[in-house]
Amino acid sequence: MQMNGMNIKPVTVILLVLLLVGFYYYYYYYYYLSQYRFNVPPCPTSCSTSEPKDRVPDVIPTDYVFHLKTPDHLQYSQPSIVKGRTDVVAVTPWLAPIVWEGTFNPVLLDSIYKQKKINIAVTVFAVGKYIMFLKNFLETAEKHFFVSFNVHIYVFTDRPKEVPKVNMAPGRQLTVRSVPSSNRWQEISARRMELIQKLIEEQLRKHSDYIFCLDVDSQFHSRWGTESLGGLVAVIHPGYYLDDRGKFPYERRPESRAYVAHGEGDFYYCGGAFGGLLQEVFLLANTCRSNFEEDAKNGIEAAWQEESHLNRYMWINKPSKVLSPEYLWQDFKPRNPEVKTIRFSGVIKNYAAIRPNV
Ligand code: UD2
Repeated sequence: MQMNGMNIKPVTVILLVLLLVGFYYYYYYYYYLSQYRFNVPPCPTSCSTSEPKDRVPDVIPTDYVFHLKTPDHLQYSQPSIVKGRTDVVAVTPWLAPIVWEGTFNPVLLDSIYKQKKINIAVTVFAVGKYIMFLKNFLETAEKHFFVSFNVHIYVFTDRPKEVPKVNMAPGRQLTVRSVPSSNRWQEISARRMELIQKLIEEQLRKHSDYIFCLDVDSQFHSRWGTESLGGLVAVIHPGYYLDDRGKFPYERRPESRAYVAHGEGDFYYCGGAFGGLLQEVFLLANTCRSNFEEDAKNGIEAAWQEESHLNRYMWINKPSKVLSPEYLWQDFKPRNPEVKTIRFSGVIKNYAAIRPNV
């Protein structure tokens, strides 16, 4: 074979092709998959020992994301399948759990996830005057959000110098990322998806397992922990869960990519809290961002910005865990009887005083 005057033998070409294919597979399996910590674990040690071949090993790998391994002899109250909460629904029609107080055992769940040594990232945006909410958010997170787990909070702000100093327990840390200011609150709210996507891509994928994206004008009141972990996690909006879906404030214009038709939709989810495994939230953020940008090209802004796109996404891509309105209540609303504990809530705010535009 002649190439640029060089005489290359077919066997050399075949060897080169094989080498390239080898490199590709090495990259795909060992770099691309492992960066998401999503690969099936290797065979446990006992597979290769002298144990009889037909005996199932009790040394079970702990890093496999869906494998729920408890410590032996863990003591906790006996579960029942006939006694439990009867005033709320604790499972969706697609069989995802809906998390309410009284539907889970925190001791059991914490023991399972402690062994996995999980890392949880949090994003919170405090742009313009919203910086005033950050101190309370961070202080209450210290008391109630994944206490005794590894938590890394990423604060996105245009006022890095005003980020308050808050004492954080070992294993917990805060990183500030500068973002530009904006004259439109709608843009600040909506651009979060793009920045979340970039953060996952550029920084998190080798260091975190789960991510939660939360509104800053909020505070924690009681435990928000391992019971909230799942592939794709959505929170039911406290304002609409007793309503017919015809009343949900979905985007109703068919021209928008956030469109949900009348008679469609499961629940109305909050834009102010969502999360899950990194790779799931990456897909969500990427999709919502590109749909938002496509709408913008066509001169459309969805009724509730990224919340509308998130609702459209969750209608098609069902969340694998749904958090009840305990996980995002509103301080101006009296607590409803089925809400036994408020874990996280939006604080009362004067929109006219804090937003850059009305
Ligand atoms: C709802 C949603 C919010 C978002 C919005 C629609 C809940 C509880 N809240 O809240 O997530 O979907 O509707 O756009 O579900 N921000 C700033 N600076 C600003 C304006 C906003 O940092 O000047 C950030 C901040 O993190 C804030 C978030 O954007 O928490 C959402 O803005 P909002 O709280 O004003 O939106 P709101 O109350 O209408």
